[in-house]
Amino acid sequence: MKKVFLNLLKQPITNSYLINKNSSTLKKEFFYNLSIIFNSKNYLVSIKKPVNPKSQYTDTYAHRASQSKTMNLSFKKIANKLKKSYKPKLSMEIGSNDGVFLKNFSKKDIIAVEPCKNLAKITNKKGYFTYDKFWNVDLAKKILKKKGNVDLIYSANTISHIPNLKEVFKAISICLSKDGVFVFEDPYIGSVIKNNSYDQFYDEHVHVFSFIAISNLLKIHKLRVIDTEILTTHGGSIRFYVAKRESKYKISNFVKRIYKQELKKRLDKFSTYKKFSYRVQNSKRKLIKLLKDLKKRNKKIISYGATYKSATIFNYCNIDSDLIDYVIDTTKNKQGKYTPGKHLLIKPPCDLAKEKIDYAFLGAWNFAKEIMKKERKFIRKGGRFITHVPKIRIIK
Ligand code: DWN
Repeated sequence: MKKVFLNLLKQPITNSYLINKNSSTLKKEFFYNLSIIFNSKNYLVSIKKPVNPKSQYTDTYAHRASQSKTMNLSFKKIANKLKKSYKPKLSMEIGSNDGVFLKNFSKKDIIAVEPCKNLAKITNKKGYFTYDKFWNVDLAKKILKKKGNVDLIYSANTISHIPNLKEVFKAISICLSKDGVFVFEDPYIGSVIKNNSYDQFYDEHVHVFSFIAISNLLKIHKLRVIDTEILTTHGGSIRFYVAKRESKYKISNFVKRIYKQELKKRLDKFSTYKKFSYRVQNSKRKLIKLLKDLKKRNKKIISYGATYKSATIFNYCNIDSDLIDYVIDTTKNKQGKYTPGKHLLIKPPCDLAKEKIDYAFLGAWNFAKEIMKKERKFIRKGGRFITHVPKIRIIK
């Protein structure tokens, strides 16, 4: 049975950064109701009514995975680990974005799948063969016919974006070699609950995974989790190592441990998610109060990072330019545009102290360490960051 536990109200498509605020542009903006459900049969947490992927993964897709040092390092580390452990002849990445993972492989050893044509163009130009298609059974059959079995399939922050997981895993089992490994990582529901990071829910995050949900879903495709890791990336992610049931791999001890841990944390119970939803409502109240209090004292507040995550917060908490002056972001194709729904101007990064900014809300809280290191001067001069994870606070 599927039951709603959280209603994040009317939300826009997070990738739809507006090029202007003309009434004709605003009229065309698409909104949908973002409510989150728990499936008590397989324990999967998902968006109740996902939006059509064709309107999300367009040829103007904005996010560039290579924009943070942290992620560059993380992709390098996992690429080297996978090459060393599995020695794949042919590898593939699903959702290759601007090639930040691919670049750790030689061009002849890896193929890529990326439905956003503007992104696929970037990696094709760099010489990495990229299918500008959605991952599905037809594409898996095509790849099998043209290239043969794939030994290593990697995917970061993509599988959770695909509504039809049955199709995803069926397609994987078609082209994965007998002892091949499918490694994927996405935000972890255990971390979302712990950090109260409800902004991990937005149109693209159709599902937020737990170990128990994924192992249930894999069963029907004769696939199983052979290892799992809990990661700090993106504020708490889970990495699954999946292989065919008849493969040579043994199941790691950590798999047994995480299964027990998740049951102990009651990730299989609706009541856990319902309690989380009360904490989310409380977080909303506190954030609005804090920003309003600071504004009353004439403080200048900006948001740091025009993230997809912060679109959820701004739209759910009704935060507009009365509370946040503007947003800064290093991604060139977001700059000069407006955030979806609340229409805050996105500017290139600036000298925060020189601009007399008092507070910066951490839209990219998942890169807090990297950002604080970069913004030492702002902090030294009295500037402060605001975050909502794990609770609303000014970081001292
Ligand atoms: O899954 C997804 C994740 C991985 O990326 C996608 N569906 C879309 C996107 O979501 P997001 O926008 O919430 O992701 P990030 O990676 O938290 O975005 C960080 C943003 O902050 C980027 O636009 C770059 C920017 N940034 C910045 O301006 N200065 C980042 C850092 C570290 C900085 O110093």
